[in-house]
Amino acid sequence: MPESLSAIAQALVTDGKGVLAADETPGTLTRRFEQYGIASTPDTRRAYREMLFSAPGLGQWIGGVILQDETIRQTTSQDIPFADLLAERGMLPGIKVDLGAKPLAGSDGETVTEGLDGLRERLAEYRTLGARFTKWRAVIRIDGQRLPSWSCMHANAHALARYAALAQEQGLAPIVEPEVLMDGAHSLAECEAVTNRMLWEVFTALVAEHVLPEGILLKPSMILPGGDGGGQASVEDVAKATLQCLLHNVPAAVPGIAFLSGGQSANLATAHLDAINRLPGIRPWPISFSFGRALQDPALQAWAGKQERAGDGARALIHRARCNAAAAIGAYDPTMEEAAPEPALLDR
Ligand code: 5MM
Repeated sequence: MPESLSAIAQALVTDGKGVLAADETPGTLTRRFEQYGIASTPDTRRAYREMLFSAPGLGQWIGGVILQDETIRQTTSQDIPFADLLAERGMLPGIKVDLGAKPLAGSDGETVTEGLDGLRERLAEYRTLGARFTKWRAVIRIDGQRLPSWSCMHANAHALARYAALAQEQGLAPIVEPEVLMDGAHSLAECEAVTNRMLWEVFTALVAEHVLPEGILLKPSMILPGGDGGGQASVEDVAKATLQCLLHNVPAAVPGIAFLSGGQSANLATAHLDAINRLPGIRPWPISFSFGRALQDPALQAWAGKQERAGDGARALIHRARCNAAAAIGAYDPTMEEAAPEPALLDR
């Protein structure tokens, strides 16, 4: 394996740094914009990403940013390609390369993530556009004893491994993202059981496809009760179940783990990450974040599509990046939230 793959993966998560997932497809970002009455056009999406990526000092807490196809081809208002802007600001540009979760034939409403056809050529092009790492997300849904099916987990794990092998072949470090959805009425224990099975499938497939564990990052979901009546779990219970599941399944050779936030509130995702990192005992990898909504939602709300509020949005993003970077080393203090300035007081 070229040395650079593990160096790239390490750079994303060392010293408390994490990843900003800004790889929403235009359809997803349009839905997020609609919550605040923001029109979604290529230009407003560009302006939003420029506000995020230009936030002063962001590279102190963010090691890399996941882009998607539209954004990696766009430039800032000063005509700088976004990948170059990130690199200049000390953050590695990454790219989502899956083509989305599509209905899995023969299943009961489950999905399999597609995008393997032509992937080698797309990866080569993204590399010329400046990408250094990649991401592929598989989606697993729990529904009582019915779902997930073995075929859904197996098909998604196989696709994740085929993707990771191709990314490594092209010199791009793959982020492997098997998301077990929070949607549903499952308990914490049921989520842990399903995540155990899925991670076992994923690492079995990675070995079968000759993926080198030193050159990937794992982006898992935390172990949480379902959001539709799955009951309550304390921050400490979530932390213990999540760390145990990772210790049981993730090889020590993997350079890092970076959680998705999965629809948790921004503050709760940070509290969970911090609690995981405060648990006693040895763990072989840094445990950090690759949040989308839990980093961006406060920034999107503060920005609200208005150029004159770009400073508010940037400050809100920096605040969450700082809190999560502290949580990634078990040093988050909830009073950091009280210190957050009101939007009206922010630099413009
Ligand atoms: C699970 O979603 C990923 C992490 O985001 P959260 O922390 O908000 O859960 C995220 O990277 C996701 O893959 C992108 O937003 C792309 O989503 P779409 O639906 O546009 O492919």
